[in-house]
This record gives sequence, structure tokens and C-alpha cells, in this order.
Amino acid sequence: MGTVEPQVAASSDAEQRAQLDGFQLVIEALKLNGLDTIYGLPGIPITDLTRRAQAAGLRVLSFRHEQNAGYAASIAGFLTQRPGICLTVSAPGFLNGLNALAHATVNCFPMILISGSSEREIVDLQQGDYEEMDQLAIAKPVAKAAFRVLHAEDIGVGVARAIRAAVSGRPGGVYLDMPAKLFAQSIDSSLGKNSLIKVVDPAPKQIPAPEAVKRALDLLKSAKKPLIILGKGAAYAQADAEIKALVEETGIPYLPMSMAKGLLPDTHEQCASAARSFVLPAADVVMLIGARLNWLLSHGKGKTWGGKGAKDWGGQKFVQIDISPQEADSNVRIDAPLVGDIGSCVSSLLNEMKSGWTKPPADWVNAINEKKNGNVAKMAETLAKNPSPMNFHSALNVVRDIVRANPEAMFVNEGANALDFTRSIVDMYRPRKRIDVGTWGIMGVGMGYCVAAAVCTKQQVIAVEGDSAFGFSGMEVETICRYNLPVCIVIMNNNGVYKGTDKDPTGRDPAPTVFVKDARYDKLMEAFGGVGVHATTPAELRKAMEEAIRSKKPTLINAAIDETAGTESGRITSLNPTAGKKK
Ligand code: ADP
Ligand code: TPW
Ligand code: MG
Repeated sequence: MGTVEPQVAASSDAEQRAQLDGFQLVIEALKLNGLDTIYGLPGIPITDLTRRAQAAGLRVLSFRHEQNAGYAASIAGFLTQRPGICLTVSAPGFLNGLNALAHATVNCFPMILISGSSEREIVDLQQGDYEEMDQLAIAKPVAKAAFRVLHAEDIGVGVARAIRAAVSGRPGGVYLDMPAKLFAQSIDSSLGKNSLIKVVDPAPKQIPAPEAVKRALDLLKSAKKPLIILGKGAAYAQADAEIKALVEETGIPYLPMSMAKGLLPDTHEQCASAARSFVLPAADVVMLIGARLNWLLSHGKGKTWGGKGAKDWGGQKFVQIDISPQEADSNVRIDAPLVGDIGSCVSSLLNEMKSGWTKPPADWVNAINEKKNGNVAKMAETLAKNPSPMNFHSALNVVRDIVRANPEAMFVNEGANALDFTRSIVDMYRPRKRIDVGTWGIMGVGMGYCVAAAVCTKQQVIAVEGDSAFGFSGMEVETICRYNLPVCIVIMNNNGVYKGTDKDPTGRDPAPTVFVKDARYDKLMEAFGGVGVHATTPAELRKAMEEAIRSKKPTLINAAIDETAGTESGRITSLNPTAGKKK
């Protein structure tokens, strides 16, 4: 007996050495494709995956709630053009991550949600497994693509397909289902290594057709009042130099959508942001670059665009540059669709322009400048006031200065008034610095975005958060402290959703929109060893922000804002069915 045992042990050792298990194959497949960061939350069946990934040199960022890990992964995708990886446990963890997967798809961010799942045989017979759920079926409607891997030798293909689906064409969220049994499967190591795929050219260039380029340019040339709108697709494309050249060489005024701010500095002489309500109805030809004509642009029609009624066309002609061939005509007629990747499309336009280009008529440019100057002067007056208590404007005047002095800092923003005022007051100076609530106007992206922004860019992060908005992901201040990230959170604390003044007419409870009065969110940060500051004046806010940036310590500044200062739903009051009854 004594002589047999060691022999058995030796042979199984050798066998093990020559084997790769599912855990390792997933890790190797990610590494092979340069995916070196996982945003997730451990538990059955992926705990060992998080451990072994960390041991293998991947960065594994562990969150307090999967939704925040998912948002982090989605924005990592936006910032890096590589799919952000979110890793969750089965059913409830998967569902917590699913919101972020949908968000990624809606916003055209590349992301892969990898979730462990329960035993297929039991799930499919609905026999009641631990965390039983048919996750693949549930993910499909909100994902750009969804795959399940059942055999270790298919992990390479599964990961490769997920990567291609996430980043090629219009980017989006991809679900990858990995049943618990997969991780423990072992296969011959050389077979395993051979099964892995390093994806070649995952997001191939899409060159626009020459006739489409010519059509677009002919239309632009016919314009008397042309306008360019830059969307977050333009920011994502990382074609910054080409876009700058196109804007400057055409001389056409431009409007950046929220996350396209800073693609050119907001202070650029052609930036028409401060004259938005003048240029949209007045423009005759509009070129959309990576921006959809969705609700954020009033669907390209109605009063915003100079139409007589809410749904009437304003008379504009549109050029639309987009990688999705199905985007054109989704709301109004697109006279010149230009399908391709933005880098290639803009380069083609610049090339074609060499045959001759005339800058837009001076009276159009002058009229915009006049409006701009008037509005900027009015805003400067408002910002210079120093009311007590502090309001959004006097607080944001400080944030505006701090961002101007730190143009490389990443800027996260969510809330209603805390979003809308910030977007219009705080100028951005560099591409892909501003990340916010995106296409859905979603609350809860804040702290996940802060973590990913710090991790992906290694820059200082500044977050301006409504007090309600912050609550959706507030527990992740522990995560920010744990990884000691240079994040400075400013909470615009007006005691509630939109404002803090509502009352329950029956007098029983607090109104649905209000929170504990004068709450001290700064104490939350202190609980985990970060710096908490309570600021009641712009001077205190300025001092605290400067110190946060100097020290790079996790900091939360509770900026006490006049609770009467906000408006219902911020700038989108018109979308609120009962808004008419409110003041
Ligand atoms: P915004 O909210 O800023 O207006 P949207 O999210 O509505 O922007 O629009 C982004 C658009 O950009 C989408 O229609 C998407 O297909 C497109 N897009 C994303 N990446 C690229 C790219 N690399 N090249 C061309 N179009 C792109
Ligand atoms: C996931 C609805 C839109 S804005 C907002 C809510 C709850 C909060 C506004 O209050 P906040 O900002 O952040 O304090 P301020 O400055 O106006 O006081 N759930 C989700 N997403 C959205 N958009 C909502 C609810 C909403
Ligand atoms: Mg609020």
C-alpha cells in the first residue's frame, strides 16, 4: 500500500500539470486580448475566478453592488474602446448587473457582463437550483448579443465572440453566460491553449462610400446656416484631431452633446453651446457626428427646431455620420447619411474638401456670436452673485474654476438640477473628460464611473452629484477609499429630488421627493478613512476642492445648497406629465 500511494499521487500531479481548467482558460482568454481589468463582486460560482484573476496579474476591482461594477465596466468601455468586463454571481447578482448591461447597449458602450449561472439541467427543468434562472434568455432583449459557453474548449471562442460583438460596428453590451460546471472542467493544456483566440482587428474600420461623402459635402456646401452637432459617438471614436480639423476647416459652428463636451474646448470660438436655442431652429443644414436624433435632440423636429407644432419639421436638412446603417431616418428624413466609422468618414470629408470649400456666411456666424456674447454676459452676472444660502450657480462657479485649472481631470456628473446646471456652467477642455447620465438620464452611474475613470485614466476625478443621485451608488465610497482613488465628490445637497421643500398634504410622512434635512454625506466618507468636508459657502467649497486635488485623497464635500433652488425635473420639466400643476 505504502509504495502504491506515492505513485498514484505522482501520476495525478503530472496529469494536473498538463491540464487547464475553466477558470484558467477564462483568465488566459481575457489576458490574451488585453482585457486586464475586471469590475465585479465575488460569490458562488465565481469567487475563485476573482482570486485567480488577481493572482494572474489582472486588476480585480471588487464593488459593494453589481450595478456599480457594471456601470464602471460600461464607462471603461467608452473610455478605452475595449469592452469593460463586469463579473457577477448567478441570478440576483446577474440581475443587479443587468441594468448596466442595458445601459451599455443603449449608450453604445462596449461591455461584457460575465455571470456565473446554475446547473443547466436543473434550470431547464425548473427543478429549483441554488440561484436558478435562465439568465441567457433574460439578458438577450437588453444585450447587443448574448452567448453561453458549456465546454471548456469553447471558452476561447466565447470570449472572442463577445469581444467582437461588443466593439465592432455600433458598440454595445454583451452577455456571456458561464455555468458553474464550466469552471471546474479541465482539458489538456495544449488543447486548451490552442483553443484560445486573440481577436484580430476587433473593430474594423468602415470606410464610407465615395458617393455618400460627395453627397454630404454637396449638401453642406448648399447651406447658408450650417451647424455641426457632435455626440458621444464622436467622443468614443477617438478621432479627435480629425474632428478638430473638420470643424476648423469648415468654419461651421458646432454644438457638443453632453459627453462630447471638450472634444474641442467649450471655449472654442465656433462653439455654439451658449446660443443653443438660437442655432437649432435657425440652422438650415445640420451635420450630426455620432449623435442620434433621439429625445435629447427633440427627435429633430418640433419647436426646438423651429417647427410650428410639437411634431412639425423645422425645415432642416441633415447629414448624419454614424456607424450604424439603420440609424438614418429614425426620426426625420436624413438627406445625406454617411455610414462608416467617424475617423474614416471625417477624413474622407476633409480629403474631398481639398477640391474647394467656402466658409459659412459671416451673417450666420455673427448672429450666433452676438447671441452667445449676450448669454455669456448674463450668465457671468448670475455666477458672480454670492447668495446665502449657497445656490447651484454660486457653487458651480467654483467647480468651473477648478475644472479650468485642472483640465485633465475626469468629470462625473449626475442629478437633475445638479446635472443640468453643471452641464451648462462647467466648461470642458479635453476629449472624453465628461461622463454622465447618458441616453437614459439614469441615476446611479456616479460612483461606478468614478472608480473606472480613476482606474482607466489614472487622473484626478471630480464628481458633481445631486444628493438623490449620489444615494443610488453612495456605498461605493468604501470602494473608492479601499483602492485609495483620487476622487473628489461634491454633493449638491438641496435636501431632495429636485428640491427639498415638498410637503405631504396629509401631514403624515415626509414628501416622496424630500430627504432628511441637512444630511451630512461627508460623514459617510469619513467612516472609511476618506476626507469629509461640510461646505456652506463658495469659499469653503473652493478650499476643500483645492485641497482634495492637492492631496489626491478620497474626498466628499457636502455642499449645502438652498433647498428652494431647484426646478422640478431640472431642464426636462416638459416631459413630466404633471408638471403643469407644479411651479
Ligand atoms: P449623444 O447622446 O451624445 O447625442 P448618441 O449616443 O445618441 O450620442 O449617439 C451616438 C452614436 O454614435 C450612435 O448612433 C452610434 O452608432 C454612433 N457611433 C458610436 N461609435 C461610432 C464610431 N466609431 N463611428 C461612427 N459612429 C459611431
Ligand atoms: C434609475 C428619476 C431623475 S433625476 C432624479 C431622479 C430620482 C434625482 C434628482 O435629484 P438630485 O438632483 O440628484 O438630488 P437635484 O439637484 O435636482 O436635486 N431612477 C433612475 N433614474 C432616474 N432618472 C430616476 C429614477 C430621477
Ligand atoms: Mg437634490
